[in-house]
Amino acid sequence: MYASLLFAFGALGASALPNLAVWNGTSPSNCSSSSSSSVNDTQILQFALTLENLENAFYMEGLSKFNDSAFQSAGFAPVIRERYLQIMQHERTHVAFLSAILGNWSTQPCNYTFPLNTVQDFVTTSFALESAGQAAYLGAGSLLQNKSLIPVTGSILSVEGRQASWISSAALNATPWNGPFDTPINASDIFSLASPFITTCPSTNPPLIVTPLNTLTLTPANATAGSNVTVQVGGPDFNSSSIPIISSATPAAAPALGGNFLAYFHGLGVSFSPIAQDNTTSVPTGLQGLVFASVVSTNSSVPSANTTLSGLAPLNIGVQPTADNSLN
Ligand SMILES: *[C@@H]1O[C@H](CO)[C@@H](O)[C@H](O)[C@H]1NC(C)=O
Ligand SMILES: *[C@@H]1O[C@H](CO)[C@@H](O)[C@H](O)[C@H]1NC(C)=O
Ligand SMILES: *[C@@H]1O[C@H](CO)[C@@H](O)[C@H](O)[C@H]1NC(C)=O
Ligand SMILES: *[C@@H]1O[C@H](CO)[C@@H](O)[C@H](O)[C@H]1NC(C)=O
Ligand SMILES: *[C@@H]1O[C@H](CO)[C@@H](O)[C@H](O)[C@H]1NC(C)=O
Ligand SMILES: *[C@@H]1O[C@H](CO)[C@@H](O)[C@H](O)[C@H]1NC(C)=O
Ligand SMILES: *[C@@H]1O[C@H](CO)[C@@H](O)[C@H](O)[C@H]1NC(C)=O
Ligand SMILES: *[C@@H]1O[C@H](CO)[C@@H](O)[C@H](O)[C@H]1NC(C)=O
Ligand SMILES: *[C@@H]1O[C@H](CO)[C@@H](O)[C@H](O)[C@H]1NC(C)=O
Ligand SMILES: *[C@@H]1O[C@H](CO)[C@@H](O)[C@H](O)[C@H]1NC(C)=O
Ligand SMILES: *[C@@H]1O[C@H](CO)[C@@H](O)[C@H](O)[C@H]1NC(C)=O
Ligand SMILES: *[C@H]1O[C@@H](CO)[C@H](O)[C@@H](O)[C@@H]1NC(C)=O
Repeated sequence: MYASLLFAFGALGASALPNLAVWNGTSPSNCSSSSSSSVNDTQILQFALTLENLENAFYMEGLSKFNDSAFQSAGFAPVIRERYLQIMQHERTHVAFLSAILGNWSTQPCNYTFPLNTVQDFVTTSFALESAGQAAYLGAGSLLQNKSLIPVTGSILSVEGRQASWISSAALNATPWNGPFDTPINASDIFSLASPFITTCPSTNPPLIVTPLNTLTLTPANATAGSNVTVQVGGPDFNSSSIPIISSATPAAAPALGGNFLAYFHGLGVSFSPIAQDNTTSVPTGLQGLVFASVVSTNSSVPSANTTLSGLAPLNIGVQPTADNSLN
């Protein structure tokens, strides 16, 4: 897979310039010739539609729950909710568009549970969803067999990225971007970020190209280089009897964490930090913006199914406007 290949190169230079080595060490033709995919385009678009259905339901529920006054009472200017209404329209159109391509192979919406106690919950969750959507399209792109679909899914990918950027900068007053590179993430890892919001899906839905992973919680969910984060791993992120999937494999029970590593996927590379016996870890330098992390058993090879012990959790690392943002 493209993502793994890129991470493979990125991991070689673990500290100083891990990500530039990616581009110097390979060429686009090497990447595409080495990707042989076991999933077909229909399954990839069904996974994309699963995420779009979720986003569509999220904006419908959140914006019907919180009106103009609610946004203003929470300290947001009127333009914020107006722009969110436009995002809702985009997601509804993405659903209609992918459903038209898939026809009777379309995946139907599931039932969801969103954390929507406050407008702030809505805003922070919207940022996580858009960031995950963008990373999902980026991760799946190289698996597409029909090259004509690349600009089609790419046009959705860039809009998800712009939405994430607008939410981060205009609504959260934070950085509009992580740095020069965004991060491709595979379907199972993305689904570990989405599955907490999904309760049940129609049993008639086509099986998704994901496997369950152990849930990961990082506390706090924001950090700076050298700060301590507590790592907690729970059971499988979803039950395959509620969500149809291609393989019903369940992950091994939550491991003892001390001695393992937290892997941080950032830019086109990966960094690691050792987890201490008290389940804390010290966040390494070089991370910027919204980074996704998982627990892995080794820092000496690129994370793979063999070494992965959990799904993903987000970690937000603030980027000051004056910070050097030339690498991430
Ligand atoms: C990659 O190539 C650029 C441009 O030739 C060069 O400046 C940079 O040092 C190279 N990076 C690595 C890690 O080799
Ligand atoms: C990429 O392919 C070129 C030839 O097309 C080859 O010379 C080069 O070694 C390959 N690089 C990698 C990293 O496989
Ligand atoms: C894609 O793969 C699924 C699962 O193997 C299969 O049911 C479906 O027929 C395939 N679709 C196409 C268009 O190949
Ligand atoms: C907004 O919603 C609140 C309670 O949910 C309601 O009391 C208020 O009248 C609504 N305001 C407008 C302008 O619709
Ligand atoms: C969709 O319709 C085509 C043509 O009628 C049919 O061959 C195919 O089995 C249908 N697929 C599903 C998932 O119902
Ligand atoms: C590839 O995708 C394009 C755009 O959706 C479509 O028009 C074309 O028929 C597809 N080609 C194949 C071989 O499926
Ligand atoms: C979704 O929830 C409704 C109402 O509780 C229920 O009737 C329906 O069967 C659920 N759908 C799925 C796919 O679980
Ligand atoms: C995390 O965010 C909280 C609330 O904004 C802030 O007080 C705290 O300093 C941040 N922690 C780190 C490590 O950045
Ligand atoms: C982080 O935790 C370790 C123990 O796991 C402790 O030794 C260290 O002082 C802590 N660092 C900070 C910055 O709190
Ligand atoms: C560390 O995590 C493991 C596995 O999740 C758990 O059994 C253990 O109690 C935790 N240790 C501490 C000190 O919290
Ligand atoms: C994972 O483990 C299997 C079975 O031990 C092995 O065949 C495969 O090469 C391993 N994959 C990686 C990426 O290490
Ligand atoms: C994404 O897929 C899951 C399920 O196969 C693996 O467990 C992960 O290791 C993989 N993640 C990466 C970064 O390759």
